Amino acid sequence: MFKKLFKQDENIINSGLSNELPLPKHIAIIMDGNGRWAKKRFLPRVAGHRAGMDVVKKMTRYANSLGIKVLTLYAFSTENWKRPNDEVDFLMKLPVEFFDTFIPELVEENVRVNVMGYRDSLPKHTLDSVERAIEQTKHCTGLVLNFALNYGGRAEILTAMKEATAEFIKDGKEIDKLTEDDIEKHLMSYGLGDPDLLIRTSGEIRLSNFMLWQLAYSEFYFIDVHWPDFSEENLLEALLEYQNRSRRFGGL
Ligand code: V0D
Repeated sequence: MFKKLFKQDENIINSGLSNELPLPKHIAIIMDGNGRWAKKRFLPRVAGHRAGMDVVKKMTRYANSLGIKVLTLYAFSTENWKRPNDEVDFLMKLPVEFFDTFIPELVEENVRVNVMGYRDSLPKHTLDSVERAIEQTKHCTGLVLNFALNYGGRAEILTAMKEATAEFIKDGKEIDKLTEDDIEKHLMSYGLGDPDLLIRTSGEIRLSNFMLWQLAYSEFYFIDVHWPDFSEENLLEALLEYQNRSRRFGGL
């Protein structure tokens, strides 16, 4: 008589979200404002990055509990190498710390780690942790926790174009026959689907070279809260707004 509710449906209803309206399958977040958060507290910038990592853990748990399929987080852009050396060094240790403190829980919670970005220029200790995280969670079938690490959107499109055309030339196909699908197959996010919702924290209202191709049809949500202060309530607010937009859109 009563339909059995899955834990995720229960969590959705308890949080005030509609279980009739769609939720985003794929959420992408530009985690901005760690440095500013630290500055406000007279702390070194790296304290903001570390506090930001705890929020990554919190949001991973929350997104997974709601049955979100993919959570993509912009952790390090190709531009971030221009920051002071000691800050870059600190950032590159975060995946190690993340791995050491969080992988058992991720495995337990069935979360699969994925990384998109240019891995070759990462320091060895960073790359090792990243690869171990991917390896140890590769059997997981719940949330995909996708880190954009040393990632740039234009570079990604350029690489995809080169690979797609090289393949066409090798197969003797006419370049004129290239389709969007041919390029998409070579994007680093291939198989994850496009983000339905993009969130950027800390008040900046731009894309900063993030997932340029994949965000073509996404809903954008900007919130003036520094990433270390971003909470479950803030994410819930974004999801309620997403459902509101989809209701208005559906009503047309
Ligand atoms: C700092 C706030 C997790 C934004 C979050 C190297 C900036 C904390 C990772 C991570 C960073 C990446 C890959 C992986 C496991 C963990 C991370 C960086 C920065 C840049 F496989 N947080 N995090 N990576 N921050």
